[in-house]
Amino acid sequence: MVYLWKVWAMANRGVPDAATQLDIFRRMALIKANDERSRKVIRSGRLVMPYYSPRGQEVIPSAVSANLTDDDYICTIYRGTHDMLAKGVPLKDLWAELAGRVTGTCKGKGGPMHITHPKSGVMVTTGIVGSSMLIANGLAWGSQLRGDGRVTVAYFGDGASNIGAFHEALNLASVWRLPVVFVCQNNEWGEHTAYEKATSAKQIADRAHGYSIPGVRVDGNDVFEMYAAAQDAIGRARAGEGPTLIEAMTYRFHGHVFGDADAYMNKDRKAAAIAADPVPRFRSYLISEGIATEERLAAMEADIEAALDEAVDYALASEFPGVEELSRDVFAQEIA
Ligand SMILES: Cc1ncc(C[n+]2csc(CCOP(=O)(O)OP(=O)(O)O)c2C)c(N)n1
Repeated sequence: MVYLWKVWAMANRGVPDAATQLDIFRRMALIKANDERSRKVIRSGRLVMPYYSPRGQEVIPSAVSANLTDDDYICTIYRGTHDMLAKGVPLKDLWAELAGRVTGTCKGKGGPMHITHPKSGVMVTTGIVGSSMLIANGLAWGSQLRGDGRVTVAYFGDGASNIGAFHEALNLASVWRLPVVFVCQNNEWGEHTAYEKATSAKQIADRAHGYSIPGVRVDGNDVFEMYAAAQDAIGRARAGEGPTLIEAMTYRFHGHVFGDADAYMNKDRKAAAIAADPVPRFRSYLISEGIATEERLAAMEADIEAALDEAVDYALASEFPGVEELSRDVFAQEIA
């Protein structure tokens, strides 16, 4: 019996079971709905904030997070609301921080560019391109020294792989065999510059070989490919086998930042990417495979909308931090 189970497990390695597929879809649906709500709220004038849409990139953190525990860490970037939501940052705390309110994840002192929520493992959001990997190394080193079994995931874009910090981070993570996974979300754009105009490597994944670590390029819009790659890399990190670089291919549906007219983006390429939208595609798959009914998914989406209503109202009704908060939480308390 045990033998048969082992054979089954080996054959199905990297394949999420039905409950996990549903869980991945829930995360993707939340990210999509949150993105649509963010743009709607900004357009309405109720909230003014810089907003970098992750629309089109939903699969990547959803499939990665399905392989992480609540205690594992992520480091992300300004475009990373999808990474945070997939990791489990509470909607109300997130929205309050976006709105700069005292009820936010950083008491309103971080704002949209610097969401941090250690309880859900969201350890940093950074606007400095390339810095998420170095911070991830520090967290992973801490885990290694403590032996706490945590894995840290560093998310970043393709443009960041041209920054010196990327190379330094891969090098040291390899030398120290850190429990870290580098997830490059290659959305074909770095601000307004196309990938091939600024990147020498045909594949960013190839850069891993220069640092003697595994590097894989996967279709980041394919739930199954992404899940399997993440499971492998996270498993290696947790087993003490060191870091992996995953280059997840995807596409950014919108301009770099809200308000960007995105005239520089090839219209046909963009239309093709939107036509292959991974969220409705995976939704249809779940129904056609009998994993969920239309009613069940619709109810899930209605719950997400209700939670968003509540989160936005909560955030906008919350107070701004007082002046006395300015110098608080700047330095860590010394431990006696
Ligand atoms: C060190 C640094 N250099 C330049 C910038 C300006 N900048 C902000 S976003 C961005 C593009 C980054 O592209 P990519 O890493 O591919 O991430 P994406 O925005 O596509 O998710 C640049 C150059 C910055 N914030 N930090």
